[in-house]
Amino acid sequence: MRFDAVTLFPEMFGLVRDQGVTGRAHAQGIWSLKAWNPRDFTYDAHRTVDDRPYGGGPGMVMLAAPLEAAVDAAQAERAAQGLGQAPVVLLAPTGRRYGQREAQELASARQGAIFICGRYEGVDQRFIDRRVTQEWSLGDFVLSGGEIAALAMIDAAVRLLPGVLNDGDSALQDSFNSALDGLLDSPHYTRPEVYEGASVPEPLLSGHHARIARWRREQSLSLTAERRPDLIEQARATGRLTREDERFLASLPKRS
Ligand code: 9WO
Repeated sequence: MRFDAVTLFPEMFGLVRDQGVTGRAHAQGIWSLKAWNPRDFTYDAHRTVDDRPYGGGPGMVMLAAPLEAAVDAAQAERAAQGLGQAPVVLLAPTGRRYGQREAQELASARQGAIFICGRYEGVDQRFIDRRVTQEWSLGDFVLSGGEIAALAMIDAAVRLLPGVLNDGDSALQDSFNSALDGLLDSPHYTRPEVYEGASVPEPLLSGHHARIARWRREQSLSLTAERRPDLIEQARATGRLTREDERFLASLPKRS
């Protein structure tokens, strides 16, 4: 899987490329990332990448030409490696909401993606019209640049690639993944058995697989009912709650 990022801050991508499980997978060649600096595609003495907005107003706007040249260089390198053209993704609050489903789609997209990380007040619309094929958002907030959004999206996708998580099937057990039927994950405990007077819940110490599984399921159900009742509705509507689940949910105190 290959990703490209067009960014004025290429060093930021070391965070996901070099650290943790995503870093290990990168070192193993499971995925790659190349950052392209639009400043390297400028041809004036000051290597200008931005200018003042037409119509006035605060801040600066990223020039179309260096962004377009960087995207074209990334696509050309892909073509030279026998890869097809990749989707060109702009990170912006106006985009389609990126969630676990989109992370899975990205992880199984054969061509990976080219992420456009804007800075300043935004990027010239003509670049978006000419090159961007998708806009994605992480939520309703404004960042100082698209990089951190791209890093989050890449991290969420890379950990789903085959061979990245080699500890059995922990991606399958995440909140939002299918083994939990779209419910939130249950709490986790490790040693010591008593920490500052607080014990590990007894079922986890029982050694009874079925009791442990039932306790975890009930924790998932009550946590999800409290924090994300919408996910309970979704699980119910898609037939992922058993009669035992429904009996447990009915036994919970009414929400305040
Ligand atoms: C921002 C914007 C806001 C309204 C309408 C169009 C827009 N385009 C952009 C844009 O391209 N912004 C660039 C990236 C430059 C300014 C900082 N940027 C940014 C991306 N801020 N916040 C995000 C972002 C990305 C994904 N999820 C949440 C926020």
